[in-house]
Amino acid sequence: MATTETPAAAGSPDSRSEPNHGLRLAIIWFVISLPACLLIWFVWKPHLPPGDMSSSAQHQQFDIAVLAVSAAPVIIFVLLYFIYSIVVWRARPGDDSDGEPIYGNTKVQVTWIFGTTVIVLWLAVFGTIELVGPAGAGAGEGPSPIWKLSGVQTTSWTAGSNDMLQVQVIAQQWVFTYRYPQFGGMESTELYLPVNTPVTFHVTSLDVIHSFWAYQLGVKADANPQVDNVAYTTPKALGSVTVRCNELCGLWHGAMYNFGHVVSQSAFEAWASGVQAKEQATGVLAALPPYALTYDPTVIPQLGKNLPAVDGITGAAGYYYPPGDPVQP
Ligand SMILES: [Cu+2]
Repeated sequence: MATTETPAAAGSPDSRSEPNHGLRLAIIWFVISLPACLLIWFVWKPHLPPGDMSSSAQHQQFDIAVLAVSAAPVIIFVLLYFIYSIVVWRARPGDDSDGEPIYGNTKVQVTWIFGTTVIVLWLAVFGTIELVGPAGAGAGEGPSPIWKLSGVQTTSWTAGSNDMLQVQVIAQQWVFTYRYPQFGGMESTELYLPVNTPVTFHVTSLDVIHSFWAYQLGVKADANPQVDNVAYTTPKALGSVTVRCNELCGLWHGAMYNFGHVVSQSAFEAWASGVQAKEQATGVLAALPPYALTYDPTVIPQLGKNLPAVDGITGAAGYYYPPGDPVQP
Protein backbone atom coordinates (compact mmCIF):
# COMPACT_ATOMS: atom_id res chain seq x y z
CA MET A 1 0.00 0.00 0.00
CA ALA A 2 2.95 2.23 -0.66
CA THR A 3 1.25 4.03 -3.48
CA THR A 4 -2.30 5.03 -4.28
CA GLU A 5 -1.50 6.28 -7.74
CA THR A 6 -2.85 3.30 -9.69
CA PRO A 7 -5.54 4.26 -12.20
CA ALA A 8 -7.87 1.49 -10.99
CA ALA A 9 -8.07 3.17 -7.61
CA ALA A 10 -9.34 6.41 -9.01
CA GLY A 11 -12.57 7.35 -7.25
CA SER A 12 -12.03 4.78 -4.49
CA PRO A 13 -11.30 5.91 -0.92
CA ASP A 14 -7.64 5.01 -1.53
CA SER A 15 -7.29 7.88 -3.96
CA ARG A 16 -7.84 10.38 -1.17
CA SER A 17 -5.99 10.69 2.07
CA GLU A 18 -7.79 8.33 4.44
CA PRO A 19 -9.38 9.89 7.49
CA ASN A 20 -8.82 8.17 10.82
CA HIS A 21 -11.90 5.94 10.71
CA GLY A 22 -11.21 4.37 14.10
CA LEU A 23 -11.09 7.75 15.81
CA ARG A 24 -14.19 8.94 13.95
CA LEU A 25 -16.12 5.79 14.95
CA ALA A 26 -14.96 6.10 18.55
CA ILE A 27 -16.10 9.72 18.80
CA ILE A 28 -19.52 9.07 17.21
CA TRP A 29 -19.93 5.95 19.37
CA PHE A 30 -19.14 7.88 22.54
CA VAL A 31 -21.41 10.79 21.66
CA ILE A 32 -24.38 8.41 21.15
CA SER A 33 -23.57 5.92 23.92
CA LEU A 34 -23.15 8.37 26.78
CA PRO A 35 -26.62 9.96 26.54
CA ALA A 36 -28.14 6.53 25.84
CA CYS A 37 -26.70 5.15 29.09
CA LEU A 38 -27.75 8.24 31.04
CA LEU A 39 -31.27 7.96 29.63
CA ILE A 40 -31.48 4.27 30.55
CA TRP A 41 -30.25 4.88 34.08
CA PHE A 42 -32.08 8.05 35.02
CA VAL A 43 -35.24 7.95 32.89
CA TRP A 44 -35.96 4.31 32.11
CA LYS A 45 -34.77 2.53 35.25
CA PRO A 46 -37.56 3.74 37.58
CA HIS A 47 -40.11 2.25 35.16
CA LEU A 48 -38.39 -1.08 34.59
CA PRO A 49 -40.17 -4.23 35.76
CA PRO A 50 -40.88 -5.50 38.34
CA GLY A 51 -40.78 -2.13 40.09
CA ASP A 52 -39.30 -1.39 43.49
CA MET A 53 -41.89 -2.70 45.91
CA SER A 54 -39.61 -5.18 47.68
CA SER A 55 -35.92 -5.82 48.26
CA SER A 56 -35.82 -8.50 45.56
CA ALA A 57 -37.81 -6.36 43.10
CA GLN A 58 -35.41 -3.45 43.69
CA HIS A 59 -32.43 -5.66 42.98
CA GLN A 60 -34.02 -7.09 39.84
CA GLN A 61 -34.74 -3.58 38.59
CA PHE A 62 -31.15 -2.61 39.34
CA ASP A 63 -29.81 -5.71 37.54
CA ILE A 64 -31.90 -5.10 34.44
CA ALA A 65 -30.80 -1.45 34.34
CA VAL A 66 -27.11 -2.38 34.73
CA LEU A 67 -27.38 -4.98 31.98
CA ALA A 68 -29.18 -2.49 29.73
CA VAL A 69 -26.40 0.06 30.34
CA SER A 70 -23.84 -2.66 29.58
CA ALA A 71 -25.61 -3.75 26.39
CA ALA A 72 -26.43 -0.35 24.92
CA PRO A 73 -22.86 0.67 23.97
CA VAL A 74 -22.31 -2.76 22.35
CA ILE A 75 -25.51 -2.54 20.30
CA ILE A 76 -24.76 1.07 19.39
CA PHE A 77 -21.27 0.07 18.23
CA VAL A 78 -22.59 -2.79 16.06
CA LEU A 79 -25.27 -0.62 14.42
CA LEU A 80 -22.90 2.33 14.07
CA TYR A 81 -20.24 0.18 12.37
CA PHE A 82 -22.90 -1.26 10.08
CA ILE A 83 -24.24 2.15 9.04
CA TYR A 84 -20.76 3.69 8.81
CA SER A 85 -19.61 0.87 6.51
CA ILE A 86 -22.58 1.29 4.21
CA VAL A 87 -22.17 5.06 4.01
CA VAL A 88 -18.39 5.44 3.89
CA TRP A 89 -17.01 2.19 2.48
CA ARG A 90 -19.60 1.26 -0.11
CA ALA A 91 -18.46 0.73 -3.69
CA ARG A 92 -18.83 3.92 -5.71
CA PRO A 93 -20.62 3.81 -9.09
CA GLY A 94 -18.28 2.42 -11.73
CA ASP A 95 -15.90 0.89 -9.23
CA ASP A 96 -15.74 -2.82 -10.11
CA SER A 97 -12.37 -3.42 -8.48
CA ASP A 98 -11.81 -6.05 -5.80
CA GLY A 99 -11.10 -5.09 -2.26
CA GLU A 100 -7.51 -5.20 -1.16
CA PRO A 101 -6.33 -8.54 0.25
CA ILE A 102 -5.82 -8.29 4.00
CA TYR A 103 -3.51 -10.62 5.91
CA GLY A 104 -4.49 -10.08 9.52
CA ASN A 105 -4.55 -6.98 11.63
CA THR A 106 -2.97 -7.42 15.05
CA LYS A 107 -4.50 -4.25 16.45
CA VAL A 108 -8.05 -5.26 15.50
CA GLN A 109 -7.56 -8.84 16.73
CA VAL A 110 -6.12 -7.79 20.09
CA THR A 111 -8.85 -5.20 20.56
CA TRP A 112 -11.52 -7.76 19.70
CA ILE A 113 -10.20 -10.43 22.08
CA PHE A 114 -9.65 -7.91 24.87
CA GLY A 115 -13.08 -6.28 24.41
CA THR A 116 -15.09 -9.50 24.30
CA THR A 117 -13.14 -10.93 27.26
CA VAL A 118 -13.90 -7.86 29.36
CA ILE A 119 -17.61 -8.00 28.48
CA VAL A 120 -17.98 -11.73 29.24
CA LEU A 121 -15.98 -11.54 32.49
CA TRP A 122 -17.96 -8.48 33.61
CA LEU A 123 -21.25 -10.31 33.02
CA ALA A 124 -20.04 -13.42 34.86
CA VAL A 125 -18.73 -11.47 37.85
CA PHE A 126 -21.74 -9.13 38.04
CA GLY A 127 -24.19 -12.03 37.73
CA THR A 128 -22.45 -14.02 40.46
CA ILE A 129 -22.26 -11.07 42.86
CA GLU A 130 -25.90 -10.21 42.24
CA LEU A 131 -27.02 -13.76 42.96
CA VAL A 132 -25.26 -13.85 46.32
CA GLY A 133 -25.07 -10.22 47.48
CA PRO A 134 -28.72 -9.17 47.58
CA ALA A 135 -29.82 -12.54 48.99
CA GLY A 136 -30.85 -14.43 45.90
CA ALA A 137 -32.79 -13.82 42.75
CA GLY A 138 -36.22 -13.98 44.36
CA ALA A 139 -36.66 -17.76 44.38
CA GLY A 140 -35.04 -21.10 45.04
CA GLU A 141 -32.68 -19.94 47.79
CA GLY A 142 -33.34 -22.97 49.98
CA PRO A 143 -33.89 -23.20 53.75
CA SER A 144 -30.28 -22.32 54.66
CA PRO A 145 -28.89 -19.88 52.10
CA ILE A 146 -25.21 -18.97 51.94
CA TRP A 147 -25.84 -15.35 52.92
CA LYS A 148 -26.94 -13.99 56.28
CA LEU A 149 -30.70 -13.71 56.64
CA SER A 150 -31.97 -10.19 57.21
CA GLY A 151 -34.13 -11.22 60.16
CA VAL A 152 -34.40 -13.79 62.93
CA GLN A 153 -36.20 -17.10 62.37
CA THR A 154 -38.68 -17.45 65.22
CA THR A 155 -41.82 -19.38 66.03
CA SER A 156 -43.79 -16.20 66.68
CA TRP A 157 -43.97 -12.84 64.98
CA THR A 158 -44.58 -9.45 66.52
CA ALA A 159 -44.75 -6.03 64.91
CA GLY A 160 -41.67 -3.88 65.38
CA SER A 161 -39.33 -6.84 65.95
CA ASN A 162 -36.72 -8.26 63.62
CA ASP A 163 -38.61 -11.56 63.36
CA MET A 164 -38.93 -13.07 59.91
CA LEU A 165 -42.51 -13.67 58.89
CA GLN A 166 -43.14 -17.23 57.70
CA VAL A 167 -45.68 -17.61 54.94
CA GLN A 168 -46.49 -20.95 53.42
CA VAL A 169 -47.82 -20.74 49.90
CA ILE A 170 -49.96 -23.77 49.08
CA ALA A 171 -50.82 -24.11 45.41
CA GLN A 172 -53.51 -26.38 44.08
CA GLN A 173 -55.70 -26.48 41.02
CA TRP A 174 -56.53 -23.60 40.76
CA VAL A 175 -56.01 -21.42 43.76
CA PHE A 176 -53.29 -20.22 46.10
CA THR A 177 -53.74 -20.50 49.85
CA TYR A 178 -51.48 -18.75 52.34
CA ARG A 179 -50.76 -20.34 55.67
CA TYR A 180 -49.21 -18.47 58.59
CA PRO A 181 -47.53 -20.91 61.02
CA GLN A 182 -46.67 -18.10 63.44
CA PHE A 183 -50.40 -17.40 63.78
CA GLY A 184 -51.55 -20.87 64.74
CA GLY A 185 -51.29 -22.20 61.17
CA MET A 186 -54.25 -20.16 60.04
CA GLU A 187 -55.00 -20.06 56.34
CA SER A 188 -56.25 -17.36 54.05
CA THR A 189 -56.89 -17.07 50.35
CA GLU A 190 -55.58 -13.51 50.57
CA LEU A 191 -51.91 -12.77 50.93
CA TYR A 192 -51.24 -10.11 53.54
CA LEU A 193 -47.69 -9.01 54.29
CA PRO A 194 -46.29 -6.42 56.69
CA VAL A 195 -44.09 -3.70 55.19
CA ASN A 196 -40.35 -3.58 56.00
CA THR A 197 -40.44 -7.11 57.36
CA PRO A 198 -38.23 -9.92 56.06
CA VAL A 199 -40.49 -12.68 54.76
CA THR A 200 -39.75 -16.36 54.18
CA PHE A 201 -42.01 -18.04 51.65
CA HIS A 202 -42.34 -21.81 51.83
CA VAL A 203 -43.88 -22.75 48.52
CA THR A 204 -45.46 -26.14 47.94
CA SER A 205 -48.27 -27.75 45.98
CA LEU A 206 -51.06 -30.19 46.79
CA ASP A 207 -51.42 -31.66 43.33
CA VAL A 208 -49.56 -30.77 40.13
CA ILE A 209 -46.75 -28.34 39.38
CA HIS A 210 -47.56 -24.66 39.82
CA SER A 211 -45.44 -21.55 40.27
CA PHE A 212 -45.97 -18.77 42.78
CA TRP A 213 -45.30 -15.46 41.03
CA ALA A 214 -45.80 -12.40 43.18
CA TYR A 215 -44.99 -9.98 40.40
CA GLN A 216 -44.42 -6.68 42.23
CA LEU A 217 -42.43 -8.45 44.96
CA GLY A 218 -40.00 -9.90 42.43
CA VAL A 219 -40.66 -13.39 43.77
CA LYS A 220 -41.20 -16.34 41.46
CA ALA A 221 -40.93 -19.77 43.03
CA ASP A 222 -41.93 -23.14 41.63
CA ALA A 223 -44.64 -24.92 43.61
CA ASN A 224 -44.06 -28.66 43.34
CA PRO A 225 -45.83 -31.39 45.29
CA GLN A 226 -43.68 -32.86 48.10
CA VAL A 227 -41.20 -29.98 47.77
CA ASP A 228 -40.64 -27.07 50.16
CA ASN A 229 -39.30 -24.31 47.91
CA VAL A 230 -37.99 -21.41 49.98
CA ALA A 231 -37.77 -17.80 48.81
CA TYR A 232 -37.02 -14.59 50.70
CA THR A 233 -37.98 -10.98 50.24
CA THR A 234 -38.65 -7.84 52.24
CA PRO A 235 -41.65 -5.74 51.15
CA LYS A 236 -40.56 -2.09 51.00
CA ALA A 237 -43.73 -0.22 50.10
CA LEU A 238 -47.45 -0.39 50.85
CA GLY A 239 -49.72 -1.47 48.03
CA SER A 240 -51.27 -4.40 46.28
CA VAL A 241 -49.48 -7.28 44.61
CA THR A 242 -50.60 -9.48 41.74
CA VAL A 243 -50.08 -13.17 42.33
CA ARG A 244 -50.21 -15.42 39.31
CA CYS A 245 -49.55 -19.06 38.66
CA ASN A 246 -46.62 -19.18 36.28
CA GLU A 247 -46.61 -22.87 35.41
CA LEU A 248 -49.16 -24.42 33.09
CA CYS A 249 -51.19 -26.47 35.56
CA GLY A 250 -54.35 -27.49 33.81
CA LEU A 251 -57.56 -26.17 32.35
CA TRP A 252 -57.99 -23.11 34.58
CA HIS A 253 -54.30 -22.20 34.89
CA GLY A 254 -55.05 -18.82 33.35
CA ALA A 255 -57.60 -18.09 36.07
CA MET A 256 -55.21 -19.02 38.88
CA TYR A 257 -54.41 -15.62 40.29
CA ASN A 258 -55.27 -13.44 43.20
CA PHE A 259 -54.04 -10.34 44.92
CA GLY A 260 -51.81 -9.70 47.87
CA HIS A 261 -51.57 -6.65 50.07
CA VAL A 262 -48.58 -5.07 51.75
CA VAL A 263 -49.88 -3.25 54.80
CA SER A 264 -48.39 -1.63 57.89
CA GLN A 265 -46.96 -3.98 60.52
CA SER A 266 -49.70 -3.15 63.03
CA ALA A 267 -52.45 -3.58 60.43
CA PHE A 268 -50.97 -6.94 59.47
CA GLU A 269 -50.78 -8.10 63.06
CA ALA A 270 -54.40 -7.10 63.64
CA TRP A 271 -55.50 -8.90 60.47
CA ALA A 272 -53.53 -12.09 61.17
CA SER A 273 -54.63 -12.37 64.80
CA GLY A 274 -58.19 -11.63 63.72
CA VAL A 275 -58.24 -14.41 61.13
CA GLN A 276 -56.58 -16.76 63.62
CA ALA A 277 -59.22 -16.02 66.28
CA LYS A 278 -62.04 -16.41 63.76
CA GLU A 279 -60.75 -19.73 62.45
CA GLN A 280 -60.24 -20.93 66.01
CA ALA A 281 -63.82 -20.04 66.90
CA THR A 282 -65.36 -21.63 63.82
CA GLY A 283 -63.35 -24.83 64.07
CA VAL A 284 -61.41 -24.27 60.82
CA LEU A 285 -58.04 -24.40 62.57
CA ALA A 286 -58.81 -27.69 64.27
CA ALA A 287 -60.00 -29.18 61.00
CA LEU A 288 -56.91 -28.21 59.01
CA PRO A 289 -54.06 -30.67 58.69
CA PRO A 290 -51.18 -30.02 61.13
CA TYR A 291 -48.68 -27.53 59.79
CA ALA A 292 -45.98 -29.18 57.71
CA LEU A 293 -43.57 -28.01 55.05
CA THR A 294 -45.17 -30.27 52.47
CA TYR A 295 -48.52 -31.98 52.28
CA ASP A 296 -49.40 -35.30 50.79
CA PRO A 297 -53.10 -35.07 50.07
CA THR A 298 -53.45 -38.85 50.12
CA VAL A 299 -52.41 -39.19 53.77
CA ILE A 300 -54.02 -36.14 55.35
CA PRO A 301 -56.21 -37.44 58.19
CA GLN A 302 -58.90 -34.92 57.39
CA LEU A 303 -59.24 -36.45 53.95
CA GLY A 304 -62.80 -36.59 52.83
CA LYS A 305 -64.13 -34.98 55.99
CA ASN A 306 -66.38 -32.02 55.55
CA LEU A 307 -64.25 -29.09 56.55
CA PRO A 308 -66.07 -26.09 57.96
CA ALA A 309 -66.59 -23.62 55.16
CA VAL A 310 -66.28 -20.08 56.34
CA ASP A 311 -66.72 -17.39 53.80
CA GLY A 312 -63.46 -15.80 52.75
CA ILE A 313 -61.07 -17.54 55.09
CA THR A 314 -60.93 -21.17 54.06
CA GLY A 315 -58.50 -22.03 51.32
CA ALA A 316 -56.53 -25.23 51.05
CA ALA A 317 -59.33 -26.81 53.04
CA GLY A 318 -61.40 -26.52 49.91
CA TYR A 319 -60.15 -29.61 48.16
CA TYR A 320 -58.03 -32.45 49.44
CA TYR A 321 -59.01 -35.18 46.98
CA PRO A 322 -61.93 -36.87 48.73
CA PRO A 323 -61.87 -40.72 48.44
CA GLY A 324 -63.51 -41.94 45.29
CA ASP A 325 -62.61 -38.75 43.48
CA PRO A 326 -61.89 -39.71 39.87
CA VAL A 327 -58.69 -37.61 39.83
CA GLN A 328 -57.31 -39.09 43.05
CA PRO A 329 -53.79 -40.36 42.32
CU1 LIG B 1 -51.15 -23.32 38.77
